[in-house]
Amino acid sequence: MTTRGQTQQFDKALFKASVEKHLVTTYAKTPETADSRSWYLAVGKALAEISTGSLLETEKQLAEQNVRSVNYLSLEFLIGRLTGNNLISMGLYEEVSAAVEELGLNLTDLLEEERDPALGNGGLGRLAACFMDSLAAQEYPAVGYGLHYEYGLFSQSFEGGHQVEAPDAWRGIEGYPWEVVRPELGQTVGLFGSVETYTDKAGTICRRWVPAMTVEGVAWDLPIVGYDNKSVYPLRLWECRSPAPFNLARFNDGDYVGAQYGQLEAGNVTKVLYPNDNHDQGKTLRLMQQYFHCACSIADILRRHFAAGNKIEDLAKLESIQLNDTHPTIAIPELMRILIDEHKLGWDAAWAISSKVFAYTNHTLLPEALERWSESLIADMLPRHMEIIFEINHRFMTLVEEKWPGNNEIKRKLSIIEEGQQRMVRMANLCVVSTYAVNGVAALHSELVKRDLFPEFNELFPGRLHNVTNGVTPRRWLKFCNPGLTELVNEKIGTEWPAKLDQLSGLAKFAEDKKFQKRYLAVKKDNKQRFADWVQDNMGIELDTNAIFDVQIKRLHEYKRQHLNLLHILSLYHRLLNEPTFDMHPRVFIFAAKAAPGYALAKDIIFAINKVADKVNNDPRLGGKLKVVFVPDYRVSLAEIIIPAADVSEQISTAGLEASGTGNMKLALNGALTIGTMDGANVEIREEVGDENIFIFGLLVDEVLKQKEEGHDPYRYYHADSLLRASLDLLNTDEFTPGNPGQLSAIRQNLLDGGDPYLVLADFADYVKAHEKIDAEYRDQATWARKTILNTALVGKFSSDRSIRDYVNNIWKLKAVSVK
Ligand code: 73E
Repeated sequence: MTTRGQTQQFDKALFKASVEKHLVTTYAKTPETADSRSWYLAVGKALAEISTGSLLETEKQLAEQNVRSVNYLSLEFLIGRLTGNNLISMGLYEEVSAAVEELGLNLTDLLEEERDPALGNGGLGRLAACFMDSLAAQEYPAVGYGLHYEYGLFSQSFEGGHQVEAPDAWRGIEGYPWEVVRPELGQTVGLFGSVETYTDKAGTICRRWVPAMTVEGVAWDLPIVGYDNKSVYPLRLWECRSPAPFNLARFNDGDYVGAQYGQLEAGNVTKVLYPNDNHDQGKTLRLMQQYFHCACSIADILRRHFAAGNKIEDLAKLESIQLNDTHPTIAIPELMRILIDEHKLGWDAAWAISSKVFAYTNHTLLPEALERWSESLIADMLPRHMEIIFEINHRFMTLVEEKWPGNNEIKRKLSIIEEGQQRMVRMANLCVVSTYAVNGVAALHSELVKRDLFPEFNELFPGRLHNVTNGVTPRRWLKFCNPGLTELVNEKIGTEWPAKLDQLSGLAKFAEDKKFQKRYLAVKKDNKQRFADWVQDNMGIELDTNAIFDVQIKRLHEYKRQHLNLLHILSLYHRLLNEPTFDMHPRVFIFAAKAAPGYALAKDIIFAINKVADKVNNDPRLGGKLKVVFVPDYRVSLAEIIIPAADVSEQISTAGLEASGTGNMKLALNGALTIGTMDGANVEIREEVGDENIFIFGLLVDEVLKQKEEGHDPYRYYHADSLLRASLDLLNTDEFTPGNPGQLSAIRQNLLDGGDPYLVLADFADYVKAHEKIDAEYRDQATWARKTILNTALVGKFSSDRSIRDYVNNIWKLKAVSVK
């Protein structure tokens, strides 16, 4: 393979020497004493040596050219393992494979030694990782800013079917080979304290923050290697350390810091990732994480700006700062504070800069996920920032008064400050008011943002609200994870598609080609076998690869409706045992999902699926037609083996609630047919692949809203539909929990007496029908082959390269810079 990248410089002998050197000097092992993990670490370090060199070179060239760049601020980057992916981007996969073979090693085995850096919860964090990959691949200058959590997302195991969480020390004892510490980039961050007024030399009365304490930010860089080019961008992760010596006396001083903070140590700030997806817990330490992240990142952006010889007035010309949801919103008052208090700009001059620097992405409409912080908490931890937020709101309210004179209801609705028992700061409102662009993450979601979430803002700020449909990187999510399909695609349309995913449409003309269909299905079968082997080895469950592999992998949340999937499984169980004429093609239902540790019903659903799995997998009456597998510890590296093996992709959220979804894109790209509601990016997937190649069911957004308005009555469905009734009632028996009836009734209870908040019962019948259609169509293998090929061929739109180009053209206005 020819590449413009690092390939030309690769010297096998030198590389082997470097690996052996790291084995000895970095990891204190000899080739005789080294185990597989030490070898992986040494290989990782030898590769990181190459990429760190390129990172510094990229940094230098971009600074010299003083080009506009984007700063992607996110509390989460769910990057997954880096070694295999970076090898592909560097164009060194085959070369390194051969080199390690000469050392008596197998590259595939070594790659399995890497623990996933799980610095994110789910879609939002994984999107940030795909975006960094696409920025580097297309050489749009960028820095990713995140947190260096000591513990990533908890690892999950099952005990008696229940989820058990364990801490995830992702770096291991030896440290992560790809990261490099940058001591010269350290920052000091203030917290708590007070604001004082003083008169400066020019006689102007000024305000300034006097923090009660400070903590230190240490920068760790992970290399984001550009695919097939020489650019390497930093993913800069901040670690919080207490300054030495830690000023405990002052810290404990009740005058400065309330007693509730007495137990806090600065080292705690980046200790652990909050394990909530689409849910805001409002914890003090979380706000501290957010501010620490923003303070370090803003300071670093300004450092780069000045180091390149620029003036503060040119900040908006050279830097854009993208806020990944509201989690980094406090960056806005932080920049305003620095511009006003430190650079002595007036409010209008500061606002003119700040409001042209920031842009904000909204990822969710779920009310429980929209961040609100109590005014008193912010005022306590960040008193100057609270003053600035009040001033932003005051000026904004003047604007609202001009537009809607005397309309206090609109004012109450739009205000950044929510009045009530305790005043709250609405972070999304702060974002919309203070940024130059706001975007949703799929066409439907962006419409709902305009129509339902921010209609008045849309009137006040015409043109500010955008759509950028999400995407996924085809490097990791096809080329790396599915080598079999990659080879087949290469043979048909050449090797440029990983950088130009639209080219996949060239496969469409083979959709009817019998020989191609056979080969495509053979690749799928091999991938199913690879996954079946994994399940056999790790879970002791035997799977038949002739069965339909039906996959739902995503965080566990009621709105994602894993319990709808469960009810369908129960209905099949019921029919197989009670309807003599019922027949179905063998099906394996595959789940993987973590539940937030405090989310009781989500954990009940995991327990129920595990219990049903125990029973159906061992029930001879079912004749092997029904299997259920709940794969523990869902993570990026597991997705990489499940996705290529999937026949059916479950995207069954209540319409209007899944902003986009990105697993839906990965699964379709790898040839799974979607069964889904008209929600999020499903709508656009349908548009691309055509209605015949997707299984759509369920209520539409406006039907959902109408039904909720009119009062959804779950019992109406229960009484009218005997299959639904039988399925639900199974949850009240001891069929799956012998001797313990009632262990699964919480789910039934929630659906029937809890009002069924996500309209599971309303969509059940249509869902069952869609599954019957899948069953029939799978049996006709030629038909199925055509549909699955067309899915791969027609989803080129969902490359994150396209998403990034949308951001670049409509929001960031960057120019690509080719590093020499
Ligand atoms: O639909 C997904 C979307 O594909 C959405 O639920 C998810 O973001 C993905 C990427 O755009 C998301 N995660 C969060 N909000 N939306 C979230 C909220 C709070 C904490 C952590 C994550």
